[in-house]
Amino acid sequence: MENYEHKLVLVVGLGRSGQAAASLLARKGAQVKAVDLRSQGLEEVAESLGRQGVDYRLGGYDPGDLAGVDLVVVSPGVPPTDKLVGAAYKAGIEVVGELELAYRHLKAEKLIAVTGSNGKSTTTTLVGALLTGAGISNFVAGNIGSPLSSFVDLEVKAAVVEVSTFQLETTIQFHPDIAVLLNITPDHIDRHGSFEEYARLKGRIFSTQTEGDIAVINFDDPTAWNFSMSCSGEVLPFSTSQKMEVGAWLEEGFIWVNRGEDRTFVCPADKVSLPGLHNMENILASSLCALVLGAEPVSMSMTLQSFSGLPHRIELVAEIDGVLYFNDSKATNVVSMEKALESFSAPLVVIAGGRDKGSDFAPLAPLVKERVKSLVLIGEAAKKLEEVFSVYTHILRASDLATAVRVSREEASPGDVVLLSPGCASFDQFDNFEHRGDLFREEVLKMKEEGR
Ligand code: UMA
Ligand code: ADP
Repeated sequence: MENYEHKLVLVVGLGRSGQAAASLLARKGAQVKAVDLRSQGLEEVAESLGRQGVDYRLGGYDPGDLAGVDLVVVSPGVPPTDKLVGAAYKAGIEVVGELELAYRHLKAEKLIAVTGSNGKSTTTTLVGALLTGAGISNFVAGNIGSPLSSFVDLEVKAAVVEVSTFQLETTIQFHPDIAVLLNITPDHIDRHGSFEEYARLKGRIFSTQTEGDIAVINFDDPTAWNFSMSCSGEVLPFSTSQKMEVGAWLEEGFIWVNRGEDRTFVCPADKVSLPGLHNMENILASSLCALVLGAEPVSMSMTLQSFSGLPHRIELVAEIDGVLYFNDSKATNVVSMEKALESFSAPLVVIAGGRDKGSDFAPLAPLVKERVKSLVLIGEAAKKLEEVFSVYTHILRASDLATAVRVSREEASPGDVVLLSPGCASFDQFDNFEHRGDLFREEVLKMKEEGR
C-alpha cells in the first residue's frame, strides 16, 4: 500500500477516471490537485472535489502545475504526447495511469484483466456473470465504464477488469493473475501512430506475469497468438476453428475446456444465447477464466444459456413493417463493423460514419458489395466512406442520426434489416457510443409508435 503522507499528487483529466482517482487519493491521505483542459460541464465535479479537499484548476494546465508534485496520475484520454506529461517524465516525477493507481490499492484476491480490439466489454461482463453464477464473489470494472479506482476497497474473490491500450500505456506494476487477449485488429491508430505500436501495447497486459499466472489467448488470431511465445505464465489458448489439447474449443457442436488434465464438456454451442462466431470467441475465453477460478461446468452452462449480451452490440430494437432494426453503436472500428455485416443474411441498410480513427475501410468492400443494399452515411467520416464504397453500393448522406433513421426506413423493404454499425467513434456528434445508440433506439421506437 502506498504511503501518501506529505505527498502532493496531480491528477490530469477530470472525467470518470480522474474523478475516481482523485477521490481514492484523497481517501488515502494524499494532498491532491486536479487539472483539466475543459472548464465547462465540470461544475458538479468541481463542487464534489472541493468537498473532498481536492484542489483543482480547470480550463487548461501547463508544466507549471508540476511544482512540488510527487506523483502524476493521468486519465486514459490524456495522450503520452501531452506537454505536461512530457515535462513530468523529464523532471523525473513518477507518472502512472488511473488503472495502475487503482491496482496498487486493490483488495480483491484475484485480478482478471481482459483486453483485445473487440469483445472486451462482452467478455468482461460474461466472466463476471459466470463467476456470480458459480457463487464466486466478484465485481466488473475498468474501461467498461466504471473506473477500477472506485472498487479497490471491495474484498471479493475476483476483480474482473476491462483494459484498453490507453490504460496499458501507463501501467508499471499492474499484474493480472489471469490476462485475456481476445484479438488484435486495427484500432486507435490516430492515438498510437501505427498498428505495430498498438499491438505492442496490447501485449503489455502480460508484461508483469510470472510462472503461476495465466494467459488466455486467441489461437486463431496470429497477432494475438504471437504473444504466447513470450508469456511467462501458463498459456491457455482458445479456438473456434480447431480442437485444442488444452484451453477451450468447439468440437462437433460442443464447447469444451481443458486445463491440462481431463477435458470437460461445458454446453452445446447451439444452446448459448449470444449470437455469432465472434461471440463464441468471447464465450470460450470467459469460460476458461471461470474454470480457472473454480466454476463448475454445470453452472457455467446455465449462465451461457441465459446471458444474451449487452445493449449497443447488435441489439434488436424493433420490427417495423417487416423490417428489423438493430443497434450496433459499439461497433467503433472496422472489424466490429465487419462482424455485424457477417451476422446477417438479409439485405442490409447500414447507417455508418462518425469520427474516423485513421482506419482503412477498404477490407470491407467485398462484404458491402455482397450484403449492403444502401449505406446511409453520417458524421465526419462520411466523405471518406463514400469514396471507399460508392462503387460497391448505393450511398446516401444524412446530416444527423435521426435523419439517417428516417432515410433508412425509406430504403428498406419488408425482410430487410436496418443496422446502425458505424465503424467509427461517436465523439463528432455524440457524448459517447451509448448516447449514439440510445438516440437510434429512441428514433426507431418513435417511428414504431407513429405507425400504430
Ligand atoms: N482531458 C484532459 N486532457 C487531455 C485529454 C482529456 O484534460 O489531454 C480531460 C477531458 O477534458 C475530460 C477528461 O479528461 O474532462 C476525460 O478523461 P478521459 O478521456 O480519460 O475519459 P474518462 O471519462 O476518464 O473515461 C475513461 C475511458 N475513456 C477513454 O479511454 C478515452 C473510458 O473508456 C472508460 O470507460 C473510463 O475511463 C473508466 O475506466 C471509454 C473509451 O472510449 C469507453 N475507451 C476507449 C475504447 O474503449 O476504445 C479506449
Ligand atoms: P469492446 O469492449 O472491445 O469494444 P464489445 O463487447 O463492447 O467490445 O463489442 C464491441 C463491438 O465488437 C460490437 O459491435 C460487437 O458486436 C463486436 N464484437 C464483440 N465481440 C467481438 C469479437 N470477439 N470479435 C470481433 N467483434 C466483436
